[in-house]
This record gives sequence, structure tokens and C-alpha cells, in this order.
Amino acid sequence: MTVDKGFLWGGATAAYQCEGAWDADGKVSSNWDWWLHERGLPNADVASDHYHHVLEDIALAKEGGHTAYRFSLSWPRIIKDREGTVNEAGIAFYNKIIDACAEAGIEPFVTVFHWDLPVYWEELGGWTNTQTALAFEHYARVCYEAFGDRVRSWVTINEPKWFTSRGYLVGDYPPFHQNAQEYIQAGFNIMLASALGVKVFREGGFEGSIGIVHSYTPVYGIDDTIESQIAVRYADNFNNNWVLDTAVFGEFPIDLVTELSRTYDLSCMKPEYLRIIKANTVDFLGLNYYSSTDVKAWTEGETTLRFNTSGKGGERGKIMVKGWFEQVYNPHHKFTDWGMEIYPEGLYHGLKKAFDKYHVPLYISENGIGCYEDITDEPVHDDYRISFLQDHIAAMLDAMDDGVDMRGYFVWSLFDLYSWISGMEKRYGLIGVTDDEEHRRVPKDSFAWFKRVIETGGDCIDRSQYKDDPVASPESA
Ligand code: BGP
Repeated sequence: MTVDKGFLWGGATAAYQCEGAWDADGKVSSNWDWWLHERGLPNADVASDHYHHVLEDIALAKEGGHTAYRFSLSWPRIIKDREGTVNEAGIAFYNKIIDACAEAGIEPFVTVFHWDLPVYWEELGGWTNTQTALAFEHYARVCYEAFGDRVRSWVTINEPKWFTSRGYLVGDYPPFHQNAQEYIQAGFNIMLASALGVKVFREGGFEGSIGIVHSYTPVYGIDDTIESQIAVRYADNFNNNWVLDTAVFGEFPIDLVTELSRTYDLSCMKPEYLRIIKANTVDFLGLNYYSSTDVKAWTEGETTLRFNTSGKGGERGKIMVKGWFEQVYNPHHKFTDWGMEIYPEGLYHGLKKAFDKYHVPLYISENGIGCYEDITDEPVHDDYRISFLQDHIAAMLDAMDDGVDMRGYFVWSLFDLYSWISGMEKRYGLIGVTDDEEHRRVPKDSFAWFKRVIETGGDCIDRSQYKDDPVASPESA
């Protein structure tokens, strides 16, 4: 199939990861600014300096044939304090982006929150405090009122699972805690915030549609025994269902809640909040796809949550939840330098599964590969990225042929930007950004390749390559 003209093709970014200008023009500190400065870790104070290169970046997106640009708004750039005072300079910056998009014929696909929380909320417990969720309502309203005349595609929250689990459970993102009770509270509050974001959107009668973006990890069992099926359900609740079911059906999976209630305090789940969640479900889902996971029943050992943040190819992360499931690796699959499994088939199956279950339009809101690359004035010949993107787009097109309602595809990322914790050395961009003070934009080979994909409506994609050999189906490693 050739995708129709309304299908969105573009690149994605997030405010903290690319803007830089961390304290410019009235912006207050975010939780990331605060924690990374405090710990002396690689930060995004300057990052890709998108704040000063934004017009050039949008011109490049246009040159690349992009029909959409996914970016996020920065809460600490827009709202100055707990009283909700608006920073007009922040509004002006995003007006500049949105107007440049309009002029270039590029649809803005706007995420209201992509992890950069104002420090004045972080100081009060961040997402573990329901006040943060309640404050999100005002922030979202300010955004819709300022930009809703030109923006038609809104996302409340980027990846509720990812930043809360890394921040409160794994402990390698701000605020670097390892506390399951806090994780549960933060997870609940972020879903409440998303529902409040939907509520004000509907109440305000704004045009367009609103969704949520999820870090989608399709789950495979190692076999079809009942033990593996139970492990798959646990892992699916852990990875996906608490975000997707809640956003689309308005309810947390009750078997998960039952399980958690045996050990944890769920008093944050007040009836009035549950009613807000039930009444304010999304129009669409954005799925960020990087890899899927294979699991088996838990056998022994303590809960282990480990990611490869070193970028040394051989290391694998490990996710094991005591009593629930254990992640295994398929020895036949390929992995990135950061230990992420490369498995486009998982995208095909995952899209079919998500559409069968939720019946809402879907976007691939992020897909891409992080690599070590030297950016000079010579374009990077990133055939590995082309091959990764080609195989994943093929999987998406196959899912569309099978009836999945896909509305858009965004490469992570439009240009090189800060990778959480890993800094600027893990590069995802279609466009390189030099490390010097000029931050020169140097399109990689994948940029021209992606342009051709867009021009041909996906027709130039080879669909025969990505399909895995059937013997390489999930199995215990
Ligand atoms: C997603 C985030 C993005 C982006 C991407 C790559 O989870 O939404 O913000 O960073 O992952 O992740 P990383 O930079 O950690 O490799």
C-alpha cells in the first residue's frame, strides 16, 4: 500500500533534550537541570541549541520533505511559579516554532510534557505528589489557549512508564530513587495528569485530537505453557497495560491493582480521581517503539531492574520482577550498543495487537537507533540507521495492509540531541549536530533516504527483508 497524503511523516524531539538555553528568557530550572547540576552529570544546558537554531531546523525538515514535526513544550519555560504565572517569552518561543511550521507546510505534533518538570514542583515531591498532577491542568490549559488555534495534534504526556520507572524504581533518572511505593504513586499521578489534560482540552472545545505517547514494549512468552502466559500478562501489565488501558479504557487493569494492593498503599487512588480518569480517555495512541521483550515465568532471585547505560555492546539489561516474570534474551537477535534488541517483527505484531485491543488511531511517535558517530562537515554514512528504519517502516506498512489504522510515523530524532543520562554521545538524528560551539547541522545519509520514503509514500520500502527466520522465535537464552 502507498500511504495516503494525510499520513504524517517527520522527526521527533523533546524540549529538554534539544533546546539548551536552560536559563534563558525567564525559564526556571527543571528537575533535570537541578539534579544533573547537583550531581555533576552530563546535562543538556546547551544540547543541540535548538533554541537558537529553530528556524534552520524547521527549514531542514521542510527540505527533507517532512509533513510533521513532533516536539514538546517545556513546562518550566512556560510557567514561572506555583501560582501559575505565565512566562510570555516562553510562549513567544513556541509561537516561533509553530508559525515556522505553518509557513513550511509542516504539521506541529505537540507534546505538553516530556519529562522536564519545574523544580518548584520537584521540591514538593515531584510526581509522587498529587499536587503536581493537579497543577498540570493549568499548564495544559495555558498551552491549548496559546497554541490551540494552530495546533491540531496534541499529546498530554510522553511515556508515563519510562521516566517514572527510571526515576523512582530503577533509580538512574532524576530524582534517582528506588522506591516501589513512590513509583506507584508517581504512575497514578501521571495518568491523572494526562486525564486532566484531556479534560481541559474537551472543556475548552479546542479543535483537533488529543492522545498520549507510550514507550511500547510488546511482550512475547518463551512458549505457550500456562506459566509463560501468566508471565506474559504480568509483564504486559508492568510494561504496557497500566498506561494504555488506563488512557483508552479509563481504568487501570484490575488484576494489577489487586496484586499491588496486597503490598502497597493505594490511597492516592481516590474515587474522585478515578472518575476523572474514567471520563477523559484519549482519541489516539502514540507508540514509541525501540524493542520488544521475551519473558518466562519467574523462578528465583530478587527483583532486578538494570539497563545498559554504558553503551558497551556486550552488556544486556535485565528486568525481573520477583514472583511475576523474568526477561530472557533471544540469542538470534541483534542488539544496539546500548543492549536494545533490534526486532522489527515486534513492531508488526505490537501494532496489530494494540489496534485489535484499543481500536483507536495509532502513530509511531518515535522509532530510531542510537549510535556512536563523529559529526564533521562530511555527512555520516549511516547505512545501519537506514537499514533499521527501513525494516521498521516495512513492519508498519505490513500492519497497515492488515487493517491497522496508522496515522503517522516519526523518526527519533530529527537531529542529534541529548540522550537521557548518556549525553550527546548516543546519537539518533537524521541530521548530525557538531559538538563545537557552532552546533552545525550536517544531514546524514538517512536524511535523504527518508525524504525518498516520504516522496514515494513508502513505496520504495523493501518489505521482504525484515521478516525474521521462524526458528528465531522467542526462546530462553
Ligand atoms: C524515549 C524518549 C525519548 C528518547 C528515546 C531514546 O524513551 O521518549 O526522549 O530519548 O527514548 O532514549 P535514549 O535517549 O535513552 O536512548
